[in-house]
Amino acid sequence: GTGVKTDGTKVDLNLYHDASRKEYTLSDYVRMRDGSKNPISTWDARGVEANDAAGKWPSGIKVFGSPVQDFGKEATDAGAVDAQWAATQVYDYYKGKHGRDSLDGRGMAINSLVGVTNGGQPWVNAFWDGTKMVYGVGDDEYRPLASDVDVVGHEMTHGVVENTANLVYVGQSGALNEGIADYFGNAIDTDTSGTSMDDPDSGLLGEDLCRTLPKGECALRDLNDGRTTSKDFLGVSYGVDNGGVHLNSTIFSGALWDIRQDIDKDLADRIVHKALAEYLTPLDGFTEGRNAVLAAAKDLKASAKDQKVITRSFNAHGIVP
Ligand code: ASN
Ligand code: ZN
Repeated sequence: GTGVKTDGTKVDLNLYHDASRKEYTLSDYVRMRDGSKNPISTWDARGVEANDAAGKWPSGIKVFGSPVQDFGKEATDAGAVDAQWAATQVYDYYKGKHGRDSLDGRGMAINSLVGVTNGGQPWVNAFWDGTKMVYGVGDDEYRPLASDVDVVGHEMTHGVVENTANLVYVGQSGALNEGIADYFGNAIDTDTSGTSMDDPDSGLLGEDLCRTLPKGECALRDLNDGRTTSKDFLGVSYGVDNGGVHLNSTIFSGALWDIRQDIDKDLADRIVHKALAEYLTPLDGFTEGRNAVLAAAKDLKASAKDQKVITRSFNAHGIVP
């Protein structure tokens, strides 16, 4: 079947024919090795509130459906087409580039909930709750949160992190977790949209969510935000942003993004994925992050020149041995 994303582009979707509902549903049963059991699906949360979706399965919700194979405006406006399409792109990226079958590497089902609110009010956020992705409806300025591949890639990467290094979501290890989620979110968005790494938009997270503002003005983060060094680290209390997991993430993601701009981007991605899957451990901070990336680079036989780029990038962000 097909659907239309919030930006107006038409995309192909693998659908499931649910005979009992007499509908086609947003479930892709063909992508995964064991897709007969574990599909990629998008659920209609119908305004359920974020707290009721976190860590539980709200009662009465359904996989998004349509009586015809071409999904219409309702699915577009809810962000359902974007969530489903982007989830398949993220799945394909991890499978194709890293040989990783789904978020856990073992073909786990991928579930996205769209249409989530803040007590019935507009909600501009999204999260990974340990088993699924939860996306807000947006508001007057922000499109539904799944409408940008980098946001979807970010949330799904939290699932990859949880199943690999399992970086604790507090302080520096939390900032690493956030930085790696932003790195892969933007990497996947840049690759699927064909944006050049030289385009400053490539480093923005959520730039395509803007309804009226110019691209970038409503972006949630910028990996080139100039908070360049660890001297900028904000030592906030745990009650504030879990000790600054988002506030400090660009110190690390900024270094990773410099690397992706300055060496072959596919090699950069393989290095960061290997560092995450094989070297990083739950309580690591920025320095351990640097060491993990350098160790992975050596394993992957990065040239001496590329290794120099990596050390230079971390040094420039104040991340030193
Ligand atoms: N959008 C945020 C994130 O995924 C939600 C949160 O603070 N956990 O990082
Ligand atoms: Zn996050």
